[in-house]
Amino acid sequence: MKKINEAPFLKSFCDTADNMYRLGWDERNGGNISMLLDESEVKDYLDTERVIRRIPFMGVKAASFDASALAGKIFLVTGTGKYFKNVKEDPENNLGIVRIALDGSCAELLWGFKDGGRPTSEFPAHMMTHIARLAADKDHRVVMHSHPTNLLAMTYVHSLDSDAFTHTLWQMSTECIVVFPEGVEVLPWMLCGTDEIGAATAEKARAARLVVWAMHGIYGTGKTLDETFGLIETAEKAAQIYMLTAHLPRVNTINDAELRSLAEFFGVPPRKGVLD
Ligand code: 2HA
Ligand code: ZN
Repeated sequence: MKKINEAPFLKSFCDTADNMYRLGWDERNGGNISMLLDESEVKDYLDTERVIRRIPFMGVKAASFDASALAGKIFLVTGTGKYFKNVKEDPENNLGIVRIALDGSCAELLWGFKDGGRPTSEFPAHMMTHIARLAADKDHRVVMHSHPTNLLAMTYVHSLDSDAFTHTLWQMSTECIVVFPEGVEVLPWMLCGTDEIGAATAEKARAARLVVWAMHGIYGTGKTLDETFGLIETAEKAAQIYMLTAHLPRVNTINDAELRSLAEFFGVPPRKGVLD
């Protein structure tokens, strides 16, 4: 067996968590990431026949959460109560590799959570979002939740209408409409850690890779850690420009005709109902 600490998927996962912490997106135990792994990717690093323990899903009612669409799938995931600050230093306590049981009833621990830990409290929201995104894109792999400062601030002072929120972000930086042409979906404040917010997030994630949780944070999804991180990073930068300028008279902007020309030039269909 190769050393798992040297596995490229683990290294890039740790680096990503570390970057998110350094950017101030994941204070204390804030934020969580889960990434689908191929069996072929992990089999050189661990014995997938050996289940360390079985972990029931938290915060969900069995009747409204069915993980069977993900049965047998393997995820690398951050632990509940764990700090992003510590992930890179000590992956084996702060992260786990779990496989969804064949009957969809629990997660089978294959590696990590060494001190008795378990997957993030948002695991149901992650699993439901993985199911929704896999239906939209077979190459989807990553769900990332964090608390980026300016996006969070923006949800206190801006309309939570998804089209209006998208329009403002697109106007704040030229690259936005190209990076997330499908826009962002915004959820009102909801109790986190529940299957209700999981189902609402997954429903929104059908239409967009970014789902804002008002007064809480954001969910980003993508094919790779870099793509997902980059999506959140781009939206957060736009929110920062908004927060730096929202209280000042707006003298210039990117108008709708210009946004449309960007979408046409880069060949991306813009979210319907946002531009004139
Ligand atoms: O995992 O961010 O939403 C801590 C959180 C919960
Ligand atoms: Zn959170």
